[in-house]
Amino acid sequence: MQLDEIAISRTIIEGFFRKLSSALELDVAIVGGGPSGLVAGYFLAKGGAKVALFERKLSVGGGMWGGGMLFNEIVIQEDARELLEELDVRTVASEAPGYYRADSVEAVTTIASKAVKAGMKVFNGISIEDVVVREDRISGLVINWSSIEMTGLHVDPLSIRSRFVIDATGHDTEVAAMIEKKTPGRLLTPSGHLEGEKFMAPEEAERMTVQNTREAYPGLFVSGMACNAAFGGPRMGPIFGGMLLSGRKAADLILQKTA
Ligand code: 48F
Repeated sequence: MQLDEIAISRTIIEGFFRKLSSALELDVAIVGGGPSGLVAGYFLAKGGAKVALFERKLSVGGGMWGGGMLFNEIVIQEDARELLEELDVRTVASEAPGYYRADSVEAVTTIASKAVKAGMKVFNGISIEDVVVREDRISGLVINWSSIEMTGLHVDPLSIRSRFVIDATGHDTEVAAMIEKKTPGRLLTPSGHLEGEKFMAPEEAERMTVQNTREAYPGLFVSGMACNAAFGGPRMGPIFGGMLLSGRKAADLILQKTA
């Protein structure tokens, strides 16, 4: 068969626009493809929700690829090991009792693959630049190519609608920050504002990440590091159990509401 460049282009365009059109109205839109966003997406898709994840970078995985200081191993504690094994990621017991490690590349690729195969659509290279709010509830996202964002070209975005949104953007808690910027003091945090991330304290941070996984604005849930940035809590460094458990909790909370 003679390969034809136009047939190649047509195949890509048809496939992508079918995928994008199907994501214009969602049950759940996840912003950020780090560990918590990927795990949330897996459990939401498995639970029957129509879910898509938008990631600014070309690759999903966020801060998981680099382990700690680019040593590409992640550490998890006992209560998250079962979850990682359920996701088909192999863990190895450390010499330090109660600590386990996993290869960070295996973790990213396996969790992402499980989520996509469960039905989550991924849009990489797309950034959320704003939110749609109707009657004091988040109802969608304003999206644009990351390359437009990076070049600063003046190009208007497009919008998608979603019943729920997860802010899984990590330390910068970007979605909640967009709401705070336009309507200061309306977040469901103790002060109504972003409480902010505190100094490194792994034990407390891991516990609080899961505890802080909740609705931060009507329709908007936070997961992963964004939880402590929104509700106030320390950072934990390269231990990932809290991220994974937070992703699962965000999915469970939303599935309860959509059931
Ligand atoms: O930071 P990130 O990995 O999020 P996470 O799930 O995990 C945090 C850990 O990696 C680590 C840690 C715990 O051990 O402290 O930092 O909370 O991934 C966040 C992803 O969101 C993307 C960003 O590129 C990254 O891949 N992102 C951030 N803002 C936007 C976005 C945006 N506005 N639009 C699209 N993607």
